[in-house]
Amino acid sequence: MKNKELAEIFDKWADILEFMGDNPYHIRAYRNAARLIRDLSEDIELLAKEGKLSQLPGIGQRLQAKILEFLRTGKISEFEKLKSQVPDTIFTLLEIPGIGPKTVKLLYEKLGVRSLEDLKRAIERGELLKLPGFGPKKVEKIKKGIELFEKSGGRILLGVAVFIADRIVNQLKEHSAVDRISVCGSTRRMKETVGDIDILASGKNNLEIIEAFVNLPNVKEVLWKGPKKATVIVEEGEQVDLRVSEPDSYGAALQYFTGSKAHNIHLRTICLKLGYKLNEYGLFKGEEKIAGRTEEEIYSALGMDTPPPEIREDTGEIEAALEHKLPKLVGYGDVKGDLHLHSNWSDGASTIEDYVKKALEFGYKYIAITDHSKSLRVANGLSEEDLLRRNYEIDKLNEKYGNRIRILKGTEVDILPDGSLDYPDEILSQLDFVVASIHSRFNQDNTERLIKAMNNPYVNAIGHPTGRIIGQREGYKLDIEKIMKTALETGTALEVNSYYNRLDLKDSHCRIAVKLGVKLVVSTDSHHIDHMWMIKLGIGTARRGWAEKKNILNAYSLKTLMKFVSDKRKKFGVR
Ligand code: DGT
Ligand code: CA
Ligand code: CA
Ligand code: ZN
Repeated sequence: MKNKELAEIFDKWADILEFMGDNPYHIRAYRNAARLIRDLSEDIELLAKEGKLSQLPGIGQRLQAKILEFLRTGKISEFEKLKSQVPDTIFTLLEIPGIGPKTVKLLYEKLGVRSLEDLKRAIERGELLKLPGFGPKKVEKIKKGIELFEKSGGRILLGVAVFIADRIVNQLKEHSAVDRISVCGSTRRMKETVGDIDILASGKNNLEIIEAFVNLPNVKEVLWKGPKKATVIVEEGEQVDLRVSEPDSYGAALQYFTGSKAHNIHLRTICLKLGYKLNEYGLFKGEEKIAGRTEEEIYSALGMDTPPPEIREDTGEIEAALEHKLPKLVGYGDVKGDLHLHSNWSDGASTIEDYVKKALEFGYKYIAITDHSKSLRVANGLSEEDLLRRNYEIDKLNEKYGNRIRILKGTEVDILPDGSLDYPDEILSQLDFVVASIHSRFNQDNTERLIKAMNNPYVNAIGHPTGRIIGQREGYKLDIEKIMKTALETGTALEVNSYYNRLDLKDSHCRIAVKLGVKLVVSTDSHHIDHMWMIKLGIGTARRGWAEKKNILNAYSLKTLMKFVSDKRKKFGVR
């Protein structure tokens, strides 16, 4: 699909126009087009072939012509011309969190800043403070942004890695030369960011497998091609390594290349104690190979159970595996419903019924529609009146779908600066499931604010509890232990927001929650049905936190979920 590439062009287009100071309507047209195309579930090329481009909202004739030109030639000449008029380093500057096109323009015109290095120098010399509208606070924010940008060091978000890796695995699985194929490395471990994507395959003909890989449609560049390994850059710009192994050492290779490095190093000391040698070809006793075909065979030969990849970080899993006390992690199919979805009643792009249909495909038993509350105007938050009208639509849909699925009336109610909520209790009490979240004042300690929200009898979960955006914004200050304790006492669940740039709570927080017995709720925060697949990112994160099925609120039946809600109300003496 060319959707993503095209969306990126339109986004860049908007950036350049903003940089050049074009009019806001013009800029918004490109931004909207980018967003629309990115969220589209259909292949844009297919839509074009069927002559359906004109049906896309906001895509006028001129944009249509540009899309067609791109599909025909891979380029848009007007864009190429425009791009050549601006220094291309501005795109790097734009990747720095907290820096938008307007700032870049100012930096460029007033200070001649063209690159990250220029910018750092200008900060050191105190030149930024001379710019209109720049105070110490703003400069501090930019410095923080640079720090975050450099810290991410080109690592990619797990969601992007999983998306690319799954696509490659699915394509190669179909190939006749491939018998076994698996993602490995940090992607298989579901780490929140990934350096490079690692894939392992085996089959009858190694050369054929390598050829199939480097010739995949989404491969942009082949960096290296050998008899057993190839490295490519895919169209998203990310690096993917493929290794092929002999079938009888596939398990050993899978174990080795899954890592983590720390897990493997610890495992090797256990091998040494037993007088064995372990490498990517197998487990050896002297010259004799005693295991290698599967991972289980290897771990079992070492007297261990097989730790799930997500917890192979040498943080106790090896000891637990030796004592046969590994946790039985929540499975990727265990979640029974998504409890954080935004419909087109607020700022979502899908209708409630779209969500219902998709949820049925996922095999869900329930979902909660959690539109934003009234104060969140940027997200088209619902007035109380609209919320009740939306609830009426949910009633109708529940009638229509009967016992196939239950649609819960929810909200993502804004937690106001003083910790009170954006709807009165009288409104909240008419809902089935309430998520409460912070969307403002990220620079302060928000512990008390969250605690106050959790003490509202109608709040069932705290959404994206720490507020971090991976690589862009660190979470606000929180006393996480205190938050967990309050969650436990009040009967409030903490969300594992699965949206690919959040993963909030993160893995280490999940582990604390699991230890304390705090319930987690794994939800996607989808704004379109095409975001719902991300649930697996949240489940992976919970698994990295050693979560079992019993720790996950939305792995329970609807009845138990509703009991969780009513128990809290009872505890607080309300209905
Ligand atoms: P990444 O790509 O930085 O997110 O992290 P990984 O874990 O995917 O690491 P990568 O791609 O460098 O290597 C893949 C796996 O190969 C790694 O998880 C474990 C294994 N590995 C790499 N280097 C070593 C090493 O020096 N010793 C051992 N025992 N294993 C290694
Ligand atoms: Ca890797
Ligand atoms: Ca690698
Ligand atoms: Zn949300």
